[in-house]
Amino acid sequence: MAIWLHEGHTPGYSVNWGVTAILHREITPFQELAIVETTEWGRALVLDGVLQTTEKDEFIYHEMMAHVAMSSHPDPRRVLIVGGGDGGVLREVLKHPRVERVDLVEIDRRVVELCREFLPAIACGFSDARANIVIADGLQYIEDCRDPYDVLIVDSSDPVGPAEGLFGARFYRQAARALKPGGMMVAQAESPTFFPQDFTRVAANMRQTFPIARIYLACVPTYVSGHWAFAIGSTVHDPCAPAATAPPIAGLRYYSPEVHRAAFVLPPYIRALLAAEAGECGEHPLQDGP
Ligand code: AG3
Repeated sequence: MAIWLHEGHTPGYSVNWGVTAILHREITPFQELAIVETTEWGRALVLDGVLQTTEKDEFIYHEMMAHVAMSSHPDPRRVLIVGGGDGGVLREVLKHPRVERVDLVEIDRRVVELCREFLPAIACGFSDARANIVIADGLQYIEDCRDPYDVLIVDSSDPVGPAEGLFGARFYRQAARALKPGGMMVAQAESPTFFPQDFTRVAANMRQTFPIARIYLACVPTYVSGHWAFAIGSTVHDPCAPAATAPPIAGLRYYSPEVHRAAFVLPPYIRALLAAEAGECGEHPLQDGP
């Protein structure tokens, strides 16, 4: 024991993770990448000093990124994941029996290669015949996209560094074009308590892009504040409950149809954040509640 990984979040708040071994560390063309063995959370992927996923609680984030949209879309066959180079969202999406093809677009080849090597339980979906991995910039990929998708999932890091473009209005305009009629898009929307501006920015992008836009929440213990938001936009189907056609998925540990519905119930302070942001734009806030 005795190495401490210092994760700074705001000028007045940081988290220290006990680390027993640094399994790999390098500077890629895009970011500093480390894979560490933590004392309590299993192995973890760390990008630019921010913990992205741990073996112990990754299921929460990955199940909630994948199954809310996959279960509320009535017939999800073609799926695009932007980011998500650790493979966790991919693994979950592939559990849906209707899925025919998943394109995963990751900007940093080394994230995929090293997660396959050091985090095989998370990265197992990469060897599935339905998975197609593209190493490219997500923004460019989506601008060039000519073959639209049923579901688009944006599993990005924070809006500094390589993921910055994925938080911009331009990306959202292109994303809407890359969806089939009936399509849905979900994006991780940061911590409403620690990063309210990033959170409301994602919410605003979703609201300004889709006729139906909602926020849902999950408890991700290893992300700052533990209180994590997701934004979902939909062209036709309301994502606040599973579709009647949603197949039961065995073996999930956080997502369930009940959790799906409950995740859309927002505490008043989050509704107030959303209402204030929409009011500044002279618009109605997102739909809330189930
Ligand atoms: N994607 C979201 C990580 C955000 C963490 N941010 C933070 N703790 N400030 C992670 C990728 C997992 N597949």
